[in-house]
Amino acid sequence: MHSPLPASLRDVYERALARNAGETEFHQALLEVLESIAPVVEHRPDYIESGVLERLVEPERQIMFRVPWQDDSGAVHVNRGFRVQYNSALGPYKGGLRFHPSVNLGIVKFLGFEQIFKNALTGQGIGGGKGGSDFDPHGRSDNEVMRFTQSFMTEVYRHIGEHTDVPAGDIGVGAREIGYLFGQYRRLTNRHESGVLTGKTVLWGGAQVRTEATGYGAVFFLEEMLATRGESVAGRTAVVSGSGNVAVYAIQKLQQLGARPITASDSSGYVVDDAGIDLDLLKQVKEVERLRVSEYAARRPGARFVSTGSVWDVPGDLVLPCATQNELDAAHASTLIRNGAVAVAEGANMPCTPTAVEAFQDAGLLFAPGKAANAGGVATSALEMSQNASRQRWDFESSEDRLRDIMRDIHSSAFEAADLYGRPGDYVIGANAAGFTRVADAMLAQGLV
Ligand code: NDP
Ligand code: 2IT
Repeated sequence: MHSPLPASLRDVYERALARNAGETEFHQALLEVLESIAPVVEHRPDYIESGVLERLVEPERQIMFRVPWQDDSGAVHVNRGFRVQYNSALGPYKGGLRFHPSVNLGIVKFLGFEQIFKNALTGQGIGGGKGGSDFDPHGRSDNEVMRFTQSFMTEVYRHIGEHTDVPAGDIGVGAREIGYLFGQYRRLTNRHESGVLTGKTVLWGGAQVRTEATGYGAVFFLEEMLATRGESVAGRTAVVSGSGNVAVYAIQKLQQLGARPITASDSSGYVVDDAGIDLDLLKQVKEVERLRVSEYAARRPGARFVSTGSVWDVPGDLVLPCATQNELDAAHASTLIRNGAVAVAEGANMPCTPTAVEAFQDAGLLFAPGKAANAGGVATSALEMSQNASRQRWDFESSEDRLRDIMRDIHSSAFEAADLYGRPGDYVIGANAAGFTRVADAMLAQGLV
């Protein structure tokens, strides 16, 4: 159970609510962080006196712009573009771009705010930011996606740079979109500035393992949590949502470590494959042909597609929500608990509602919040920036070793901070407290800016 916010934090929260009316996802992310850091500020009144919190909740810069583009029939469309440059105390703004019809300022701010603490946890010297657009790539041709993406970059290029702000992918933005974005940046600036974007193709400056990093990292984190109880993922059944970048590579690493992931989903429904997901087929359907997940079931004997209910109705030991925010609520959590789940790792950003998180923790499950469990993606982006800056290329094995070490470090930071603040095993408090203190100390040292 959460205790009420102390007065100093409640003031910060209420002022932020009034100032950012209607931005419900941002309010949710903010409350979780403020609740988690209550025990920290109790020992550090200077964080309040110096206005660190007031400053942290207000983005350093918010950019909103028009993105006009033409579809294949010549019709004109106007989307809205965003880049929220949240906090650069620890390094250049860093965070993905999301192309999805649900994107609005509140969503970008929730993601950017989370990103500050996640990036701090990686220990890699990256600040926090996020961006995107309400553009819907579903059903659009490659040429339409290219024209939209070029129009998006035509505004955003003046705000980014390897020492300023380094975007990457997120929902709806993968290798194809990063390629078009980079091409347009290069054309506009006449600079092959590799470090301006991450998630690039390996051929022209991308890092090995970046594609796999978020999903792999989430499973590494899960292994670390289970190890604290003398357990592992091997031999366990896993329920995974999503079928995009994070889900696919979480499934791959689960399989490599001897677990049996049996589900995948998208916004049309989910598939259950009791024999274990056929990863080659899933990649063919989702990555190559860009079809709905139902096509997987159509091509795979023994698998079934379900368009009603929820993927969380499927029993499993390990739970990996890898699709989107608030996709797993308290009712789903109680079903999963009743069905014997032992551990949850958030591959997506804020996929579990606050009451779902509370239910998992109260029932004694291991619970890894996204800002710790999915930090492997952005951490590997920071490795890509290092390689770009030094013109080096690391091989796959050593890159994966680095990722595994980083996830171990993040796990121990969160685990130790939870102990320090009197909540052993609470990775939500641990991750927020550990991330927050790093950012707050950097802000204090750099004066009132
Ligand atoms: P992708 O676009 O590759 O895949 C997203 C998946 O989630 C798709 O299967 C999509 O289905 C599903 N999905 C998206 N929105 C919804 C929705 N509203 N309802 C139901 N299903 C939905 O994105 P990623 O895999 O990159 O991102 C997944 C999550 O992981 C996001 O929360 C993202 O912020 C987070 N994340 C991503 C990182 C990365 O490196 N890519 C790093 C850290 C976190 P459909 O196609 O039908 O929309
Ligand atoms: O939410 C995230 O951490 C990402 N989408 C990845 C960000 C990045 O800069 O690699």
